Amino acid sequence: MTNPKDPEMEFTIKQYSTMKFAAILRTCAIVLLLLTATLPAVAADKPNILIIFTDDQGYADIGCYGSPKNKTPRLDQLAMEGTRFTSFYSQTVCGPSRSALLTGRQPIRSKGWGMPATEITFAELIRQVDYQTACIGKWDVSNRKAIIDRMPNAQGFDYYFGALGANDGGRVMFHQNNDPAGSTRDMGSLTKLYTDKAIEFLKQRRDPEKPFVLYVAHTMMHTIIDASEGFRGKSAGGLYGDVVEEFDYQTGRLLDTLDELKLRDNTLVIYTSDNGPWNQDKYTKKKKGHPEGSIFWGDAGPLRNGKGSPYEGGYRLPCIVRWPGKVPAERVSPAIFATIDFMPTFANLAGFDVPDDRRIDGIDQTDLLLGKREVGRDHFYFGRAGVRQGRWKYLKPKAHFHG
Ligand SMILES: [Ca+2]
Repeated sequence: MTNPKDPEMEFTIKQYSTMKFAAILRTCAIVLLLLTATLPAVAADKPNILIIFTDDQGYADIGCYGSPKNKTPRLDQLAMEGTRFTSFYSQTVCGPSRSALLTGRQPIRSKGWGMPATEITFAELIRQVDYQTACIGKWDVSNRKAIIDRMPNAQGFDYYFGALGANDGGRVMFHQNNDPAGSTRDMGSLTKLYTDKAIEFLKQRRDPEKPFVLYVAHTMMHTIIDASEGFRGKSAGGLYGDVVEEFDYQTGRLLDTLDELKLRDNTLVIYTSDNGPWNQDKYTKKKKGHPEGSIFWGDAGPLRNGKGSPYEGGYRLPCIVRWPGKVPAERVSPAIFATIDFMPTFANLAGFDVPDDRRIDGIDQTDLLLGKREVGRDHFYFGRAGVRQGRWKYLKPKAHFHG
């Protein structure tokens, strides 16, 4: 038995208590240290998202998808640094393709050019989890009109610069956010202009404290096409090839800016197109107001038909995804994947919930992107025209323009 009155023993108890208190303090400090070390890591796991979206560009317009003429070293390099999808489906025309991308819903639900204000875009949702959002370029889901509650600012984008409609008449009118911002008839200036605006966003408008979404929707290669002086007449693919090669060059500038700003490793880069090439006589002949010799079209490669058609050439497009260290490099994937899948995939990556008050047609493809599985969609619907499942595709008889 020890005597509690023993001074030596009392000292020992006090010393023991002090030591215990110090140990608890140390443990707390370690836990705090671990927590603070973990927090930025969690935030850093949320990627920035850069979407580069071309217009009317065909499946085989770029080198790594089989173009024999157009030289696209930067996109070919992007494909080597990431995954190149060979069964990626967009939609068959401009507006519907964009409403599908923005909402994760097939255009029969999201309404394409007429996308109502009540549709919920991924930009609206990702902003709620503290992303900064910007859209540069062709909007095309407000009926090509300045209807404020259907324009980018109201549909989730903090910043917008671009043209609300297409360039069929050889002129585009710009908006910056909700305000008119001039116009141009120089179609050859647009690819550089939109790239400059995207770079300006990254360098000057971006909030470094937040992850970002930057959606760059080019007007090219939609007719009336043109390239700038440095590219016109330079490619082996005619004016169309010049436009493709300028797009490749400008995209390279944008990717270099990610490197310069040390954003490369934490940015998910997606390159794709809105619909297939404009290669059908019965469609092009309906077009009015195109100057003689101004109609050019891209290459669907081995795929049948093009823009406006439910055949593969209308819907199936190049898609390259890069996220260094996350999305496998040098991978070519035949998995079925679609623009409608981006919304649920972004939800997983950025940590937001997809709307539960409406039908979302897209599926979460995070595991496919990250190489945790190689299987994509079980099936994909071509509007009301048909469906692909596995290696098979069914189309209704006389399924044609716009599905
Ligand atoms: Ca288009």
